[in-house]
Amino acid sequence: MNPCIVYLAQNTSKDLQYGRDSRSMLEESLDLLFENYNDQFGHDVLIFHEGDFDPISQKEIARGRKEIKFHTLKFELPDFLNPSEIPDKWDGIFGMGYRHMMRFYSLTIFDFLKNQGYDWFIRMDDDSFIHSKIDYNLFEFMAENGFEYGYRVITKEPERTSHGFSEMILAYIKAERIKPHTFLENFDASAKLNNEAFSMKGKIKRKVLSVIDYMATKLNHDLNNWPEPREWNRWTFYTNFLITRIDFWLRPDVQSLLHHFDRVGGGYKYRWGDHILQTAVTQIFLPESKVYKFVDWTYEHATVKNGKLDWGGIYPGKDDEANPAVIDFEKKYGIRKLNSSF
Ligand SMILES: Nc1nc2c(ncn2[C@@H]2O[C@H](COP(=O)(O)OP(=O)(O)OP(=O)(O)O)[C@@H](O)[C@H]2O)c(=O)[nH]1
Ligand SMILES: [Mg+2]
Repeated sequence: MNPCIVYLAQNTSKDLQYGRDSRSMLEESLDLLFENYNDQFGHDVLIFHEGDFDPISQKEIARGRKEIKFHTLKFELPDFLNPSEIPDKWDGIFGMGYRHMMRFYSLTIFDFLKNQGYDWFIRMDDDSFIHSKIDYNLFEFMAENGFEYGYRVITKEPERTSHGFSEMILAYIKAERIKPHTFLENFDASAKLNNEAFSMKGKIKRKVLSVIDYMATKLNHDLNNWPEPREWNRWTFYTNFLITRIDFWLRPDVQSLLHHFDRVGGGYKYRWGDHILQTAVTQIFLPESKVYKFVDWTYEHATVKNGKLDWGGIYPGKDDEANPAVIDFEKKYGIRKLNSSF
């Protein structure tokens, strides 16, 4: 195996998007990563950046940890998109850099890492923090169990930043005659009926629910009985931590969908994120048995606005509720998590 851990980073104490101290967060994230995991396993840690880490900063960040390697990237709008259709800031908030970041994790990263000779990777962000000791090799664990994609947390994506996405994916898999593994189970085709059934009582209720379940399963898996496109539940992998096998993403059928998504330009035009894409792709092309949810270590990824938790949070590992990071976080924000689950 030749795995690596990747970051995309910014050498600034006030990033353009959120005004956060990205540089300090990166240093803290790396310290926790090495202390709790990488001191033991010594995987390469690749830090991608846009040229803003000069040799001195690189040395300061690496602090002698020879696994840390910097790579410069040049972000550009792809040629096939018409720049006049792309807002400088989506919704007045999400700048070009942020949307280049989403494209990087939706498409470009897989070829890049493959060409560098890597076969697996973990993604970390500068605001991703591993708070408990992980004493087994995460990559070997994945490979030995036949998993291809792993995550720690799921988040409920707002409608506004996924508007039209599920319909686009449905149109694509329908036209391509792809039979998805579990993606369609995330549509509430029977939500209305379910609601009605829940107001019923006892035996009748159970009977109606079981018929609905049976019908939903049958419809969702029969290409000749395509379900009515209803509401997507928008539960998605929170991709600020992920672990995956690179060759999965290079499969021809997966690449076709990644490139289709890229050509639509939804990242730049509609702020469709890499996480909604990665969720759909894994649920279409991988059986559930190849997707793994980690629950055994404490993880933090929180978006804080004006001192208040706005998104994400801290996710205690099983049996790690007393982790000081969890207690501190709760003290600080009065809550552990928002719009997400583990
Ligand atoms: N080089 C570079 N890196 C970026 C840019 N925008 C974001 N990143 C990095 O990409 C990673 C993800 O960005 P975040 O701002 O954390 O994105 P996010 O997780 O969707 O947003 P939050 O949920 O609010 O944290 C972080 O490590 C950022 O530093 C950019 O314009 N340039
Ligand atoms: Mg983040």
